Amino acid sequence: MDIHNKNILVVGLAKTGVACARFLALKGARVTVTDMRSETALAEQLAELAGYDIVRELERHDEATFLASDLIVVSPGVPMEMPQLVAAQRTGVEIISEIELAWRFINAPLAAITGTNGKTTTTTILGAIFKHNGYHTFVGGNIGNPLIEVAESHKIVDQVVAEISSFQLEWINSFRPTVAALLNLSEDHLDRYPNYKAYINAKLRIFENQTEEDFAVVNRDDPLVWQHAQALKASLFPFSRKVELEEGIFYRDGVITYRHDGHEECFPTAAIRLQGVHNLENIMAAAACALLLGCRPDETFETILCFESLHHRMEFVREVNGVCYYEDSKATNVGSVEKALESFTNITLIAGGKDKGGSYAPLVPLIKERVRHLILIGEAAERMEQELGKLTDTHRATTLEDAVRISSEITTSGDTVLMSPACSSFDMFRDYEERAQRFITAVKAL
Ligand code: UMA
Ligand code: ADP
Repeated sequence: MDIHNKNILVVGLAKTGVACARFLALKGARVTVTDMRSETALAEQLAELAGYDIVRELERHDEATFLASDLIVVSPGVPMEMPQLVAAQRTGVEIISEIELAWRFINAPLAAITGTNGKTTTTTILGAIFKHNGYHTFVGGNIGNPLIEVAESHKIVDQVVAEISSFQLEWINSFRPTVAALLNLSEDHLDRYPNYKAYINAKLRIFENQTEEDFAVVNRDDPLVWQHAQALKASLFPFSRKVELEEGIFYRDGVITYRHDGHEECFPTAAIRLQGVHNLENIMAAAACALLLGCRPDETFETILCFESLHHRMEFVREVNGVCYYEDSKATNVGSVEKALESFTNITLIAGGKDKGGSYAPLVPLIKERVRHLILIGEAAERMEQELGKLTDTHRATTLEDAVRISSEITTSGDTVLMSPACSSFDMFRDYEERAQRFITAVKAL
């Protein structure tokens, strides 16, 4: 891809924008960055670009700049319907996402992981497997470090593992993973998409440019995933906890079996540290990607055996007066909360935060069956109370600390307090990590 002397506009100046602008400037492009935030708000990002010859258009998006560009690179947080993008697209300006740009400069096999939940866990397991197999491995994408950094680094890379969100897939056109995994589908990000179908369609684009030489690792047990998998061009490689597969990877009676081209590998699961059936799915998906991309079975399974749960995903905090406190701050949608509720009984659930527009109805049976007390916080509290409040003893709390205090007063010894919000954190916290830390601090202070 020739970008020397091209006018390239980078839209959004957070992590992605900074990495793209730097990369493009070093490649000799004439780079402009634009962001709605002010110079003061962007001081940290601008400091990272000090010394680079880059034009800034801050606190505004000038349509003229969009129209005069040879190429526009869009950050994931920027919505597709932005009028300036729509105008540029209409006049034929090429618009791409950062992962599309990165893909054009990646010279190693690419394993890309998407799905509503489990992306970070699966991506991290897969990266660890590759490293244990001796590969120089880059792990990036939605997990936190932009994929373009792999092109920027000039290091030798044998394998690239990318966590991919629906936002990043919106502006791809040739992005083509050697192996792409779709872990599951449930409602999320309906504050960004007009409806659930639009969200699903964005996710499915991960397979769009694959051919039968590539693999699609798909959840055989998720009806929506399996339905959509039938139309894919890539070779299907399903994973299942429920059915035995001739080609694919499946779990039965304490053993994971991998079958590919008449070859079979078996891994007992009893000693695996990562708990929860959903993590069994993540493990199978990661193992499938690894083995399809040439990893050795022994090293693959050794990595899986040692892998511990990531922070803020159903993490045990402390026991106080016979009550166990768990924090699951990364559970930012209903699908992940379902898995958390399935893992415990007699629960005091602390939930709520920034509403993402989806339905809370899938939680109804589990709340009826397992939740003794429901404590609601944040902007979503009102709607959650309307949808779920009549099912169990329900309280409102003004802060997370208040919610922890109430939970300690009403939860009986032997029961579990679980913070699994079903919402994003941005109404009350910087991010899910800050929400987790505040919960941990409040629980430790009890
Ligand atoms: N902006 C404008 N105009 C607009 C909208 C936004 O100028 O109309 C600006 C904002 O002021 C901001 C920038 O554009 O400065 C947007 O940046 P960004 O939100 O894309 O932030 P990055 O730091 O680049 O982070 C992105 C991903 N963010 C989102 O998808 C929202 C990060 O995923 C990802 O880790 C990072 O790229 C590296 O690849 C975060 C995320 O929340 C963790 N992802 C969602 C999720 O996991 O649910 C999808
Ligand atoms: P993501 O990167 O897709 O947000 P994470 O691995 O960070 O996924 O996990 C986010 C939340 O989803 C946590 O609450 C976790 O317990 C839950 N989770 C992890 N894997 C799965 C899965 N396969 N299905 C449903 N929920 C999951």
